[in-house]
Amino acid sequence: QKNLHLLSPEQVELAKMLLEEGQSHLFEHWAEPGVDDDQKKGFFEQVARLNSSYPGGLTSYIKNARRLLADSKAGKNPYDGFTPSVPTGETLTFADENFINFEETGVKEARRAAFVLVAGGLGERLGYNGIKVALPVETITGTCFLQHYIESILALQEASYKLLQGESQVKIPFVIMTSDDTHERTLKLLESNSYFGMQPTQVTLLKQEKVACLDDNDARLAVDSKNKYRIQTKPHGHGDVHALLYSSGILKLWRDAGLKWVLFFQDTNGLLFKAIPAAIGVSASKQYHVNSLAVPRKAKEAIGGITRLTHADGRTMVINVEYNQLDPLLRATGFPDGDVNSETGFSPFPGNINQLILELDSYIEELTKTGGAITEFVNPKYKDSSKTSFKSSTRLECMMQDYPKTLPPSARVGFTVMDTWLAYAPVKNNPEDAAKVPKGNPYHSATSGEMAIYRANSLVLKKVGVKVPDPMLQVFNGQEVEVWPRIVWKPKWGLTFSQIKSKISGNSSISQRSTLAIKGQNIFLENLSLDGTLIVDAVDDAEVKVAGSVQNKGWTLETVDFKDTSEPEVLRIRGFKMNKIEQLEKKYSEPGKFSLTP
Ligand code: UGB
Repeated sequence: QKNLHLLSPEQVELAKMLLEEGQSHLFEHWAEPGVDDDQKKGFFEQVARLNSSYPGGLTSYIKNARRLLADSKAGKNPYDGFTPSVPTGETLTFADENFINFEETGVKEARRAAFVLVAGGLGERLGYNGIKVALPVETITGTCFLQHYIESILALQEASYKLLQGESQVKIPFVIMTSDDTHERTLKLLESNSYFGMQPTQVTLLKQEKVACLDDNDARLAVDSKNKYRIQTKPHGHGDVHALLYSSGILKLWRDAGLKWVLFFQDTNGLLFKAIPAAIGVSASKQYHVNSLAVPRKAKEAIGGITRLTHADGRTMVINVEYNQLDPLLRATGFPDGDVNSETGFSPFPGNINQLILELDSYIEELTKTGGAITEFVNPKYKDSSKTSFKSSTRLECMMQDYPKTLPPSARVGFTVMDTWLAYAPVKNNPEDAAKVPKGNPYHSATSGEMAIYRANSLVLKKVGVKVPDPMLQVFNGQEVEVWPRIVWKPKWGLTFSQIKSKISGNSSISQRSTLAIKGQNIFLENLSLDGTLIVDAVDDAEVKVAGSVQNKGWTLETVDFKDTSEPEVLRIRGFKMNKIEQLEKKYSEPGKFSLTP
């Protein structure tokens, strides 16, 4: 009351709302007027931000929190009344006719796509100090995830344009969701690298806000322990992306520009773009409103399963069910063995890799109803079984893959399963945790993430006829991985099977100890025999034929101990580095036709 004169009319409204919602404790420790006035203003600025960044404002947040906390206290299962079954979707095999056709459709459709990267998370599990999109995908060229993603989108844009000669050149929009933890560093990474070749106007950064923490089952907002004029906040989860896109107005701009598809992806999957063209093709051919990318999943593997849920009251949805919920749900609904492998050796429920393709019109229609709000959950850590108090404050959370939960049954929700080696190798776990992963399960570490790139590129080249030997097994940071020849190329060299095939002819071979980096667009391998290291770079209007035998001492993989602080962190987290002994390196900076024949 005594501080009311400090407030603007809007702030008075916010104060009233807080009092009505049972939040008077927030003001209990306020000083007399004239003391801490700036901090009090800061408090209301924060409340205004928390209010405007949540669909329905803080009142809705507090109400939702009370409801979810009551459900949690009562031990209510969100899947009560639902019976799981295997949904229908598309399963693709790399390089077969079906896959190639979907890729061609996907490349055509890409001119009507927009990409959204959720990159607000810091990746505490990885224990890396920087932002994850700045991590190298591989250490041959040191290309970081953000650069790789941008170059892949540009390659798709170019390929789409080439297939549709005559249509005006499109610029595929790219949104990055950041947070206070990642925003500045993401922007700086873009600005200091000229947006990695993308037009700055193509890129939009949308920053997600954190949400208020909750102290008890009455959803009393938590006061920050270091500053009594601040509410403690924590991340709300990647589900925020939907509300942010909606409130930014960008979706309608995209629709007006004739776009049709919105693709969501995560911060550290270096393989993803090998799966994207075909997956867009599936969305377009099947007219899916929602298409989730998935990989075969071993029963009980620690990734969510895509599941059809049918409620006793007739409701039905196709949705990701987290792995720790899927098995109990199956057991409770007439499948006494729970989540088990079928005769294929995999669970019948495909593994969600959280890359979604949404059809724009139906997406806008849905968000217009929900304001972008996504089904939330709360995960309080209770002090004891009475569930009356928490060990520490909690908050509501939401996940982007829960978007289909509110869709009407008429929505076409499907999925596309691709081989894991082609589509999924995230970098999430630190070396110590990765080394504890049970044998046969994926490490999802910087070590496995980089090795997965080499394996995928080797397998792709094998498919187009290059002779590539079997891998060696090696242990880095306590993780046994397959070591294939270290092969990388720029996305513009080959994003689809047909593009890659068009760059290779004759009988080529690459030995296991070899390293190959193709950095230009028009580099053609003809009867190449590589045993060592070869690096070729060329400007786009130079055409280079590489033929003959390249032999040198090459680059070896040297072990790096993750505890060795004399090595850079990016090398320590992968457990190896390239020892660059000898290489053949050629760069073509002028237009023209060239032949590299050692
Ligand atoms: N992210 C944000 O942008 N904002 C946030 O508030 C939080 C995260 P994690 P997680 O791929 O195997 C997801 O932490 O949450 C971004 C799926 O929920 O890497 O453990 C963050 O920057 C899960 O179902 O993953 O699990 C990153 O880009 C499963 O599919 C992305 O969100 C799992 O990913 C994911 O954040 C998986």
